[in-house]
Amino acid sequence: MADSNRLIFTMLGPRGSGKTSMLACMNRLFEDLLPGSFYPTDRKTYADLEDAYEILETEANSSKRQYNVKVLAGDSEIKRFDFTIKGKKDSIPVTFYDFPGGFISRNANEEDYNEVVNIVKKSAAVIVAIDTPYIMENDGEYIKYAAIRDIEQMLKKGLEDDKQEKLILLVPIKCEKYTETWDSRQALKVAVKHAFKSTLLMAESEQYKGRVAIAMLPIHTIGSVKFSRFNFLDGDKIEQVFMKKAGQRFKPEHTDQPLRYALSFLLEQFKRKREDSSWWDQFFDWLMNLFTSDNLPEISAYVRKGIKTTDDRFEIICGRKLLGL
Ligand SMILES: Nc1nc2c(ncn2[C@@H]2O[C@H](COP(=O)(O)OP(=O)(O)OP(=O)(O)O)[C@@H](O)[C@H]2O)c(=O)[nH]1
Ligand SMILES: [Mg+2]
Repeated sequence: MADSNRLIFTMLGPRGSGKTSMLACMNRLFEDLLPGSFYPTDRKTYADLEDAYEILETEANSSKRQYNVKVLAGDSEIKRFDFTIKGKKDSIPVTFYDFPGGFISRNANEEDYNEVVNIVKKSAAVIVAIDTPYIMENDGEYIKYAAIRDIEQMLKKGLEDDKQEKLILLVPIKCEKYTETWDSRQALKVAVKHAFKSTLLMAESEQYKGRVAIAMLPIHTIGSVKFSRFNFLDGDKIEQVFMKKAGQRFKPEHTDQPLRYALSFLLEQFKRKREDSSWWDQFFDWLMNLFTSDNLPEISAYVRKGIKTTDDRFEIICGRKLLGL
């Protein structure tokens, strides 16, 4: 299969929002979600994500009461994580792109910025890491640090002139404090929808209606910590301080949900094979060959069985049909 038919996913979010951490947690889950079919293409990719996971775990389980939010490995270049999903007859090359958050900012170098635009354009699913404390604390007083306008601008450019279906997953990270009670979970949902109002309006517009699915999936990549306060530094900089929850150890939670939603979306597109001749067409023919009609329902059922749609923290905002749910 030509590399142009590679299945592409993109992590999107500002610096330090938790993209690499989320990917590191998801990396642990591929084997479970695609039993016997998941193969990391290069060991280095796999090892890098394993290292990132171990850093999270070590920091979370250390005896310090305070949890310091540090950017993992100080990412400064676009990274791609390549995997293969092996089926009965053929295999799917899959790539997750992970950007340094600075590449989507207004001050980014033009070349870096345009590269991100192109990758978002060719991605089937965009997984947005939302830096939740900036949206939630002090009624959104610090929301500018969550760089929502930059994310929305990138999503808009990535969807322009594009006929293919797309999945956008809004994933609040560092949200332990805001998912504890039913009330706080509702407040989180309202705040995220308010922050991404333009994107939601765009998805409902004539131009995109029916081909953009958006879901909100708050996840815990650490789980055992809780936002405590901001530290205000020189030059308008700000730092987040988290405290460990007494007696709790590293506990990623719901990190399988973005993956399950993304796979469910792909399987649904496959099932409803579209008329327009986007790259999907070739992809579907090829996927048909990979997952014979015998084992496709089995894979779909497996992926969907674990999807949480009734849990009050998750919400399919639009395009439920595209997800096959
Ligand atoms: N409390 C809490 N902290 C988290 C969570 N996920 C990530 N972090 C912390 O957030 C910091 C930044 O995470 P990264 O994954 O490096 O962020 P990034 O988006 O990849 O950053 P860049 O690569 O610089 O754009 C790390 O210190 C993580 O420990 C979470 O679910 N809860
Ligand atoms: Mg990163």
